[in-house]
This record gives sequence, structure tokens and C-alpha cells, in this order.
Amino acid sequence: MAEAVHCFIGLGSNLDNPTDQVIQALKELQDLPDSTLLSCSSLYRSDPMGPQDQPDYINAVAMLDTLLSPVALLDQLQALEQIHQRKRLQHWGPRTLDLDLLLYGNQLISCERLTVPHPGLTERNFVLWPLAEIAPDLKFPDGSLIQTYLDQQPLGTLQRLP
Ligand code: ROI
Repeated sequence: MAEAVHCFIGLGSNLDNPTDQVIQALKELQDLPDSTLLSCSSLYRSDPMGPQDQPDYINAVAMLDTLLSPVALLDQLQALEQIHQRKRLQHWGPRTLDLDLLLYGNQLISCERLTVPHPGLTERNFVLWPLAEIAPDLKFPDGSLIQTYLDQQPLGTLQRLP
């Protein structure tokens, strides 16, 4: 039997009751086939990155073990986004649910549908802080430490919700 791979998924929403969208998505991640949800971060409120004329986001990160291939996992995540009626009206515009595959074990993946580690990962405090909450000793595939990036991306206006 293949060995499970440790993955991290970023969640984000800023439409149609974002907190509920993210909590519901975390429940749905528990039911992914051939996968086990290991932990999830707190929810964080973040200022929108990109166009500013959109609501604040709710962000979180989940950690799971999966036997799914990266593309099979991506298919599952995109199916969940569809269940949440994701509309992509505008580039970098508001969305009901975004599920990003941030890390898939130590693999570097670059294909038409998928780039892993997620390209924005180390520059987005709304990804780094929830990720560090559940994996404070995380090392990226290139050997760099998450703590190094946290020092460069301060909490700022990012708010961890109780
Ligand atoms: N901004 C924040 N704060 N959180 C997100 O999840 C997020 N997602 C996006 C863009 C539009 C880049 N901005 C975001 O896709």
C-alpha cells in the first residue's frame, strides 16, 4: 500500500458568510476519500490582498494525510469549491471559497493545473501565520524554515479569531 503524504491546504472566503463557508469546508475536508484530516488552524480575519473594494477575508489552514495524487487531490478541492458555488467574476476578486494546495509532502510540482509549493505561500501573512500555528517547525522543500518567513511577514492587521 502506498504511503500517505502530509499536505497543507489553505482556505479563504470573503462572500456569503465567510466564517460559515470556511467552517463548513473544514468539515468537508474531513470526508475526503483516502485522506485523514489531522488538524486545522484557528480562523483569521485578513485585509483583502488585491483589489481593496471587496470584503475582508476569513483564512485558515488544514493539515491532512492523503493517499490521493496531487492532481486527484486538486480535483477533490475544486469539487468542494463548486459545492460552495464559487464564482470567479474578477481576477483577484471576491470569492465564496478558495482551497489552495499549499504543500504536498516535500514535492515540487509544476504542471499546467498545479504549482506546489503554492507560489504566494511565503509572501502572504494570511497563509503563513495559520500554517505556523499548526506546524511551527515546518521546513519547506528547499530546506528553508517557516519561522524565517514569519519574521518577514509580520502579523500586521491579520487577526486570529477566538
Ligand atoms: N486576500 C486575503 N486576505 N485572503 C485570501 O484568501 C485572498 N485570496 C485571494 C486574493 C484575491 C489574492 N486575495 C486574498 O485569492
